[in-house]
Amino acid sequence: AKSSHGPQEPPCLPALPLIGSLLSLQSPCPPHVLFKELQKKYGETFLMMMGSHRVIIVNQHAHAKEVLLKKGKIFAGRPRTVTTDILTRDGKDIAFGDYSATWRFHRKIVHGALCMFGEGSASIERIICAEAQSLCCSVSEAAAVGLALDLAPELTRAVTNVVCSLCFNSSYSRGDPEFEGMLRYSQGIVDTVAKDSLVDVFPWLQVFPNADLRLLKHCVAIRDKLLQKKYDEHKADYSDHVQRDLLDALLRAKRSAENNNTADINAESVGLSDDHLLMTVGDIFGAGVETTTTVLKWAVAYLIHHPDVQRRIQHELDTKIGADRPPRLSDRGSLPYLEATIREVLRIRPVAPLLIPHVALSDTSIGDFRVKKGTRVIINLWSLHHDEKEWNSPELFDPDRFLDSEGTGLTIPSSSYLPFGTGIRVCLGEALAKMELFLFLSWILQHFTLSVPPDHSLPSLEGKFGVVLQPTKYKVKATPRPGWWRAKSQTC
Ligand code: HEM
Ligand code: PLO
Repeated sequence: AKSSHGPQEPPCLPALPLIGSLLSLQSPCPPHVLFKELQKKYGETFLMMMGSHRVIIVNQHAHAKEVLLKKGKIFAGRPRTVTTDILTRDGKDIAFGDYSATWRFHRKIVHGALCMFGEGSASIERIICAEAQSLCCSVSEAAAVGLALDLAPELTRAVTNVVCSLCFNSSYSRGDPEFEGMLRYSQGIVDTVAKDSLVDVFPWLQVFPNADLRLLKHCVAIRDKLLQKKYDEHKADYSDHVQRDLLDALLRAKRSAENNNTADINAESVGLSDDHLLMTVGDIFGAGVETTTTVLKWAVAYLIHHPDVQRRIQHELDTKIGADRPPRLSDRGSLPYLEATIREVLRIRPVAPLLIPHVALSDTSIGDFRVKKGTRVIINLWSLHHDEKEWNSPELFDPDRFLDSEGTGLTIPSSSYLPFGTGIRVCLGEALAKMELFLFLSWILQHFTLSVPPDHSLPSLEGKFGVVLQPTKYKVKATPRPGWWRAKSQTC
């Protein structure tokens, strides 16, 4: 008899006992590219075995939306893995934590705290613009000496300071040793966490010496010390009357749960332990830094490859804003080509090409396929964003695809586009990230033209796969634009 949850499981990659489908996954390509290739042979939605875990790969938008949106609650689980357990003290955070009352509670607190700084109030805009200004000053100093410069450290510092203000009400100046340390440990974590490594297929491999795990543990220890320091400082001068930042919002929730101890809610049982609070800020801080910085690096790399796109954005900036004042958030509506360019960057090089794995919390289905409880589901956003049936020449960088036929209004030409995911696990930082991308890019392009330095080659557009898809290092030449001196005399 046909089961109500679909008659059969999706086509499965060849699987051996113990190792599962590992042999079919040996490839020089990164996983998102390999999974896109494999759909030619197995269909858009297929099953594979990672050791003893069933993993379904989804390469197409209708199935992706069924998982994330229509059945979002059923697929809201997260797998426990060796590396994310090290990073998050066994899933006590939002991004890698399983679906639970604690998870819902923490999402709500963070959401509330981000809204407090939100688009409505002016303060988040002020914070970002102050960082954009300091970024432009640093770049102009380097540009004056005519150096080929690596923009990455300055972009990272600007983005870090925004999220540092939000989380801890603090910021870093150039050359701060704590900031330099943060850069190093964060890269170490990005390089080692959640890259479906062998320890997650064979957890017993942890007992053997493993360079990746050692690096991860070392970096996590440094991160935890930094978080603990911020936490202790906040606890020491916490007041119920002022809420300076996210950490204060979390502490307030903890205090109020502790005062309500008479009811059966207490701080431990709703997940407001010190560990949970630390892991939640750790998530927002980590996500806040690594994602936005990565998109800015991709955007600059593509602008260098496409000087025509850069010129069109600058023309838009010159006609809509001019050189007498810097861009602000309220200009977003009048700069559609810049917005279209940001959308195209997020399409062609998605930050999280496989999102974060989801888990089916009960027996269910995807399309006509049966899905057993506990199955992991990986949404291959790379396939959605490069689907030839949905996008013309998907490998072509073309912001115009996000503009209407008059070239003045924004559109989303295909529903195969989910840079921030969707549904109950949708990115918590989408609004913040979009504000930052708009302001940082508009400030930079108002003041400078970016190009390849003499004797350098164009940036690679290939990308290094990990928990985020990062571009490889490259240098740029930043040429101050005419008229910039007027703004400069007022700012630097
Ligand atoms: C989750 C994209 C910036 C916080 C995610 C997911 C994606 C994503 C694809 C996974 C959704 C899923 O698993 O279904 C992006 C992109 C960003 C960005 C493209 C920048 C352009 C940020 C920022 C923050 C943030 C700035 C913090 C303020 C989070 C958190 C989650 C998440 C906490 C986990 C949500 C959950 O599992 O419930 N993001 N993100 N993200 N993002 Fe972002
Ligand atoms: C980045 C390195 C930090 O040191 C720790 C960290 C915390 C949250 C992670 C983030 C890292 C990478 C990007 C992630 C984010 C949570 C949501 C976000 C995975 C590992 C995305 C894009 O899904």
